[in-house]
Amino acid sequence: MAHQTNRPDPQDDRTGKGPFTSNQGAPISDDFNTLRAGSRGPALLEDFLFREKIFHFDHERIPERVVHARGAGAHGTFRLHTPIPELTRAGLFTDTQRETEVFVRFSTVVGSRGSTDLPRDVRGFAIKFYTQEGIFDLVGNNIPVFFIQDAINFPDLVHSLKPEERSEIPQAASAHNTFWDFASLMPETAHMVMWLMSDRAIPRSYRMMQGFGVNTLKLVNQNGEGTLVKFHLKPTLGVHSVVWDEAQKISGKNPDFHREDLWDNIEKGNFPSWELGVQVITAEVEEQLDFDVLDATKVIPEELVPIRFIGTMELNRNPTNFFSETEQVAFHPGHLVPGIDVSDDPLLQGRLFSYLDTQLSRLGSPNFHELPINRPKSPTRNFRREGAMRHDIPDDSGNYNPHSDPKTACPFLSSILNGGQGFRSHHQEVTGEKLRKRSATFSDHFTQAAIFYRSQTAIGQKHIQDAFSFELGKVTREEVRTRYLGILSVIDTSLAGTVATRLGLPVPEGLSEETVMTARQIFEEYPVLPEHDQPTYPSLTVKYHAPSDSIATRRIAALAAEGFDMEEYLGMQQALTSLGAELLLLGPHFGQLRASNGEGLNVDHTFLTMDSALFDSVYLVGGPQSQQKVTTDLQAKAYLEDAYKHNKFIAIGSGPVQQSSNLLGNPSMPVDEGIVPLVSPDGFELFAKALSMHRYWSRELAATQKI
Ligand code: HDE
Repeated sequence: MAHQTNRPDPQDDRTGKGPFTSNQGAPISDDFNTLRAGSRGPALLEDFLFREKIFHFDHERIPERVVHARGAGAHGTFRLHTPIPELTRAGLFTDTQRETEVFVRFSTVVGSRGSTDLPRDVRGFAIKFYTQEGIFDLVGNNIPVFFIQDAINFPDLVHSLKPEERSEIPQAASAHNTFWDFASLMPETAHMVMWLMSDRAIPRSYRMMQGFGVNTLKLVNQNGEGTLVKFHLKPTLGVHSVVWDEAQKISGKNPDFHREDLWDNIEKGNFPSWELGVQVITAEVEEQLDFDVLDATKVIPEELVPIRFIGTMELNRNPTNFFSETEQVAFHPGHLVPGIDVSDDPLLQGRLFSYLDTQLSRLGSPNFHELPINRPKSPTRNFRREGAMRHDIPDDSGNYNPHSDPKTACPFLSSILNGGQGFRSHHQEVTGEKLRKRSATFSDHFTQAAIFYRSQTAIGQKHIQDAFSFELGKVTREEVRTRYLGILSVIDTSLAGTVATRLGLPVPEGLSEETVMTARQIFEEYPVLPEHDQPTYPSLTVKYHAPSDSIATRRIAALAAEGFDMEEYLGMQQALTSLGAELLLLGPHFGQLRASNGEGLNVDHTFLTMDSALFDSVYLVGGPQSQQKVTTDLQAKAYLEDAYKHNKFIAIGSGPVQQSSNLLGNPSMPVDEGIVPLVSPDGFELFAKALSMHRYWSRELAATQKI
């Protein structure tokens, strides 16, 4: 018995939050031992505490989202600076005195909940605005167009993108037979596939992505007048991407790269922000555009309709609990407030059914709106009653509308008396036959795909060529590769030629018979426009949205070993941190690293625990002894080789490496302007300036020309 008296008492609560309890609130004195018949005997069925614990554990999982399963979220605020009462009566967009709380969830689309952050994929960008008039969800993506035009094709698109049915391979990747089979048979996907093959699909950070509402929405003003709009979000840090080889490495070295980046920066007070704006599509504008604004496979370039920026969104608080908030948050394009309405976009119309429906499978109850993350900040009063897991306890007797119970005024009647400020659908005349038919105005699938490709910079085009060659290279069915080359041949013959050469196939003459046959099931007439002169729009490139004047929050790896140049290192640290960047010291071991002057510094990471791909740039710290050790350590050397390959700027501190005309003596890595020798007095500033350009793309272009 004596040893038992020495046990700590679980009731001895030092947290100040109360004792450890069961789900029923009863204090528990032992959470380590099952109730047994004798200390070596069998467990007893009566152990209700054991059963409660295991029962709850057995049911911890809820179904993951059927798409956008993997994500990360954050809380923040939206502040309006330029009201637009002429367009909408939504208080959110008219009252500059308000600060509206938001919760944002970023996501990948294809991978399952535990997959990597860095596949080639579209990113979800969903915002919940907790306005004074209820919840408005803007459920968008980081790419302004979508794969398909009609929601009825969504299950087929998603089946083709997800891992293949028999083997459940590959995870979180479009580079496989079924996706390219679908895409090659559905030419309406051509424009979006072009964006998917571009650098937009491998962002550097959630904080560095544009957001787009994609579907055309409608704003409705006080007079009931409706105007079509597209929503946009532009990141303050600019748009930046990683390169494909880097993305693949990040997926292995740190699959939580984007999550962690968002989390850590919010913790450090580097609050990411975006400017929110609208493109206003008046009837005159609509008339001038040569595509249909209800077709979600089309983008309206900013050059044609400029964005009117109206407010700033900032993310400034991490979730308290991932499951309760990020996992249980329920978005729905039908969560609208007075002054914001939908358009007739057939993709959006289908989404209006799907998002509510999916909450029932995921969250298990029509009362999902009562979960703290989904609960409006404004009061709710209606007669939706009961259902699984109801939290609300209505205390009035009127559960029908209208009612005349004198104790509880009927909210419906009182709101009418108050002048009818509630949501009213925009009055719109609708006529037409009941039919299954797509408008002929949706039938041009290639013009915007061609415009997108031709608008890209040389490096942007090269990355698209590489991406097609990689993805189609993973397709094992040759007829699928050929069929897709047929689509590329219509978009751009030089692109088709480059990819075909890499695949070792001839360029087909136009679309395959099967592709045309599918299109003909949708359109009576299918005009395949031949290659012709098109305008180009810089706003479709990443470069246009990447201001080159800031290195805030960039992470630089300083590679050092015993004998490094302390003075130089500290100078670099001072130069970079004063501009908001972060310099981390990497060495061969944890603990102190001794400098040539005898002083020591603690390393932040070892060469082993990190990787070049996890940094924006690499700095080989000065000091002959240190440089000699770093450049002969295979693990450390790989940082420099990868940084070179990924077009990163590299700083070389004082020492023998500065003298060489090839990096690491390797003739395939000639020293170029992306390699910055730290020569005083302005070496640090030159390096910081170089970093603000993000990458030294000329290196990759020069290497290509040599091939
Ligand atoms: Fe979604 N989509 N979607 N989608 N979507 C879902 O809803 C759907 C589409 C988007 O972080 C699901 O709660 C259909 C376009 C985001 O929780 C589901 C169609 C755009 C998110 C669904 C589309 C999106 C979703 C799965 C074709 C860009 C994640 C889980 C008509 C504007 C939101 C869920 C979050 C999630 C259906 C097309 C964006 C099944 C039927 C276009 C950002 O309801």
